[in-house]
Amino acid sequence: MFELKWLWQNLKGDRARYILALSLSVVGSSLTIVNPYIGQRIVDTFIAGDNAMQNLTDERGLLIMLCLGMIGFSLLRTGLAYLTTMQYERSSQNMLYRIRIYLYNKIQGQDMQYYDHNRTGDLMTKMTGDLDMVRHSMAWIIKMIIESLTIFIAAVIYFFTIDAELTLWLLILSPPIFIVAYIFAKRVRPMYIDLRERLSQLNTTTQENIAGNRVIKAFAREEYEIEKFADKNINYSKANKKAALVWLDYFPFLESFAQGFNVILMLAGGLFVMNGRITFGEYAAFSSLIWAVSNPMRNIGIIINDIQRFFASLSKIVDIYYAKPYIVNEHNPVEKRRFEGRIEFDHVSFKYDNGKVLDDISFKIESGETIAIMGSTGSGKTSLINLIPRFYDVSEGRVLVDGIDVRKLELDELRGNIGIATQDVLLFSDTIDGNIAFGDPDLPEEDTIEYARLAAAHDFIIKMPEGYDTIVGERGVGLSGGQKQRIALARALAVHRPILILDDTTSAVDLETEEHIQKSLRELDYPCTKIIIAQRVSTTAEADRILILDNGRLIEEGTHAELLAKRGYYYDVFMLQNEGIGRKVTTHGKE
Ligand code: TTP
Ligand code: MG
Repeated sequence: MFELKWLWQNLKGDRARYILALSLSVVGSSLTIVNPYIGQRIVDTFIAGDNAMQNLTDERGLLIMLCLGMIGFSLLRTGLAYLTTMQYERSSQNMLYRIRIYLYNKIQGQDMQYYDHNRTGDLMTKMTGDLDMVRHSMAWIIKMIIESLTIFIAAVIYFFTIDAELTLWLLILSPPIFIVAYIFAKRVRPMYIDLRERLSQLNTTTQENIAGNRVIKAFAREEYEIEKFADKNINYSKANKKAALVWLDYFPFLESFAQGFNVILMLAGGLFVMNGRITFGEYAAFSSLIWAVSNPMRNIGIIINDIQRFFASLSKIVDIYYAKPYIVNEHNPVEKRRFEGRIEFDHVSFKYDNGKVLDDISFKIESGETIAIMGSTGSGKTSLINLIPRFYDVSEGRVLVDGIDVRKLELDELRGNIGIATQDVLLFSDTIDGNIAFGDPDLPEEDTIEYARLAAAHDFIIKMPEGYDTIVGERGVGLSGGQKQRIALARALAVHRPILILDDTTSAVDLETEEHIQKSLRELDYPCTKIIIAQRVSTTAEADRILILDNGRLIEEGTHAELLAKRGYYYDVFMLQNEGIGRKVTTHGKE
């Protein structure tokens, strides 16, 4: 019920329209009893009544009126049905539109942790299939329920006015039908929840296969992946069939009960007519409206199925709706300052769900300094820099920027002061120009070119078919790993931020290009604190200071010369890279 309340809230702006649709549904379906009533009048007056022949000649006018009335009401009902459907469609589409925007914003506003825990395929299912199911339910299933119910009630009331006893005889079938329907609903509900889960798995597999297509091809694992997909597909299909077939267990009972209405009507109604308790016309009215009582009973299974699907989807959407990110922008109206770019880690520890990755790390970076971070793979370098823009929050200690705990800063302001080139380079399906200017869409063209030059990307860009207008990413021309890194670097430089973080950004470029990039970084035309994660001594050597991480701990800190003199981890790496003599690098720099 909480979910329905939620839907009601989201109908805001279209509530009046939706209530109008519901009311029109009620009015339109109540009118269903008018024609059988007119039919009853015609039969009793002109066909089967005592003075039928007499009336046929005397009251021709009335007969024509009644016939015209029938036609008129049929047209009216059609017109109403048209209007009703329009109102349902409009209000539910408007609601869907609003919820979609809200959910999209909500997903955008989530922190990294949310994405660690939610599969893309699942989120996509929620944003598409689930939302559509909810809209479909609002427009069609609720309409069907309301209309069936109204027709049922109207018919029963009408029946009562004709003959209460006969009506009660008919209604004797309702309680067993409701009991069967209730048992069915209880049994089928978990099946639809399961079905929904399998659909999400199917979508996740599809999405991963498409995204990871290159890797699959590289390992010639197509067949395995096709099998994996087929597996999920079969699972989903089986669950679908299972849920649909459950209905068949109950169908014979419900159908028999529904047929029972006709039988009772024939037996009891026939007797009543013979006894003169009801007229022929009244019997005809019963007979022409008996479907209004038996059909809802027949459809109860379909309705229950759809309602279960509706709730399974609705609860998934409500999940997104109420998901709260831990790391949020308070949106206090602050004036966006330009930071000096001082950074401090004060006894910082950090853990993901599965264990500690940073342990009691403390260091300070002054404004304008260039710091290199080195360490074996998995030592926590990326995790460490992720704490500065608050992609994650520390578990213990503090990260300070310009002397202020990042948790006390506005996210927009903090991130607006950081230019970052992440380790996994992601370019958008856009032009190269659009990708470089991603952080600043107003970037003049000459600046785009300038930053591409600094990132050693200009030369290869102009050789591309359409230069800066070449589309890259999913649909466009492919780029090499080093080329992507350089565009990502240009993108990070182009935003002019006082803090620049480069996570392994030159790992895939050749030494000559790297040298060019280093020179550019030294000569940047704006003041900037730089944190550069790198594996090559050629990159780290020129930094003001080098931090060495090992297994989440800061084990060495100093200049190139100091660390060489220390003869620890850094010295070993240096020897390995410069002399190639194969000194073994151990975690603590000892052989
Ligand atoms: P990273 O911080 O990613 O290690 P790194 O950047 O030093 O490694 P590389 O040189 O290969 O880029 O990971 C540190 C540990 O944290 C590692 O054991 C994996 C774990 N980890 C998670 O559990 N979840 C995450 O999202 C990330 C990024 C890392
Ligand atoms: Mg990393």
